[in-house]
Amino acid sequence: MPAILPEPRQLALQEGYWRKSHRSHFSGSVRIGIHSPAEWRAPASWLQDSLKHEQMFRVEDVSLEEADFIFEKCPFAGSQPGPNENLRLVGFQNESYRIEARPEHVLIKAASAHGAARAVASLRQMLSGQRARLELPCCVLEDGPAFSWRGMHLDCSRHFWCVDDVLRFIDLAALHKFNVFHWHLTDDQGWRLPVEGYPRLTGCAAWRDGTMVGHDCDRATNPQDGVRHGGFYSHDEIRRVVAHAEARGMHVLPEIDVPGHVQALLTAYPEFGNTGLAPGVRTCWGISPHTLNLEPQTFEFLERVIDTVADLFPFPLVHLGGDEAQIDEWMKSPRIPERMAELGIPGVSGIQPFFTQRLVEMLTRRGRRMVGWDEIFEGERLDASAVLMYWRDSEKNDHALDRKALERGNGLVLANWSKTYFDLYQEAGPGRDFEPLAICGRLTLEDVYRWNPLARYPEALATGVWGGQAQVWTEYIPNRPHLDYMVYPRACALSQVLWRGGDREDFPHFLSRLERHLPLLDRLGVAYRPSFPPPPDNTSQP
Ligand code: TNX
Repeated sequence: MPAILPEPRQLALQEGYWRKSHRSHFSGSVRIGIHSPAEWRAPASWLQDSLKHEQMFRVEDVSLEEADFIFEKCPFAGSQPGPNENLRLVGFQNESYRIEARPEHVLIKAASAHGAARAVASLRQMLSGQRARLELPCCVLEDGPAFSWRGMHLDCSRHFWCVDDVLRFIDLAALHKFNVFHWHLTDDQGWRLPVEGYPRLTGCAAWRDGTMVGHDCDRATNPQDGVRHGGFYSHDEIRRVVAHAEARGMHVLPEIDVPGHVQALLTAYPEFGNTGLAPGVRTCWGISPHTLNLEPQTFEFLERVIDTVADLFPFPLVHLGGDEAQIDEWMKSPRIPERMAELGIPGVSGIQPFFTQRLVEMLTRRGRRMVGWDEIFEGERLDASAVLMYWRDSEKNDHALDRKALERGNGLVLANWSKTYFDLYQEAGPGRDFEPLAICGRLTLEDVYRWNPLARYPEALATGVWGGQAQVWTEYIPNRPHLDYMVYPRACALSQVLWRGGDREDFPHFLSRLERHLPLLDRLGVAYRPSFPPPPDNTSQP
């Protein structure tokens, strides 16, 4: 049997096998019975898809007595207690599950539809590679996650990913039991969300005239490829992505990044900016100086954006960015002091907290809550409903806003730069010359695996951590094989960290599990980074 990744908590093998074979090619069928609520259709059909397309079986819905796979709701399935009250309030379900493979059938017991989806992820891995004959050793598998929030983020602005790429990204994440897809939809280099009444978002803000080549961010000296790049997702496509994720037990967290990271938006609508000029959709990386202004039409626009997001995305949380908003334009603009006086904002440092508070209110009116990067907690107050994504953990840049969030009882998701940024190199030193271009730094598979997300917190605070996620910023990731290379197998390691928490096997064990898991990624066509790249010649010093 292939290794299951992340590793399940308990797997007791028993004697005998459950087997199912085709009498002749394509003639057999697998029967599925669902003894559970309607929403379980989704995970069951995910299993059906795999049986049809990977295992090439016909699939039938049948009564429970005749079924090969039986889905059953069971409140005490699996071994974990399930999400705490705060997480339940935003839609997280008890993901514990239990699989009982017996000679006559395979029983899938779970406390919720999302728990059933985790069971299907395990089954898909267990059955992977099998074709005309299906076989599972008789066993009882009991499992459940350590952390409720296990996310994968994808930056679709710096490079645009078509819907098929996005669906595949979700499939691979779901196979590793991730349960949040964080969809970064807007940034300086491209705006990907159509909003009614603002046609230039898709006509102009979604496209840039070229992309910088190489590393140097200095526009004057850096070569550009001159290739027009961009795209956007229609509302139908977005609904398709959300439904696809839901069928795999994943929440979709949309991100609209404001009040910084808005250069693409301001190119289409300069009236929301501070200079009145269209800066051009950004063609290089790095932090843009442009920010939103405080004029009424800007807030009116944000209301329409949030209407759109609330209409398309059922998840009660919406990410509204908040990172790296530069204050220079606010310092220089003659209109800013006037608007600050009208709005009662005491100083320029109060502008971002003002935005955050207004956005929280807009979301609250639509039954949603705000998620933001840790900068939204730099001011004194932050609404109790807001959830913080902590990313700035580097030694010289650590504002300890994660601890502040825990102390004040705000939700906290760990997105630590030094452990979860999959845009970092996977090698340092001379070995880096053999790596494709990446942003900077070094984050190896082992670094990811050895991360202890709770190490920074005293026990009393640690219980407030919601979980963690990988960040896949795509400045230097232009295509699918490159994406695979950056994400896998580091995501396999992260899945184990988040699923098992502190209770996980050591790194050499993980590597042997991974080795047995890689054939599955091969079959799925994942261009992952090989674990043991050939050593570069110049490292063997005399
Ligand atoms: C910082 S992380 C950013 C992104 C970049 C990333 C590159 C964060 C909230 N902002 O805009 O893509 O670094 O690693």
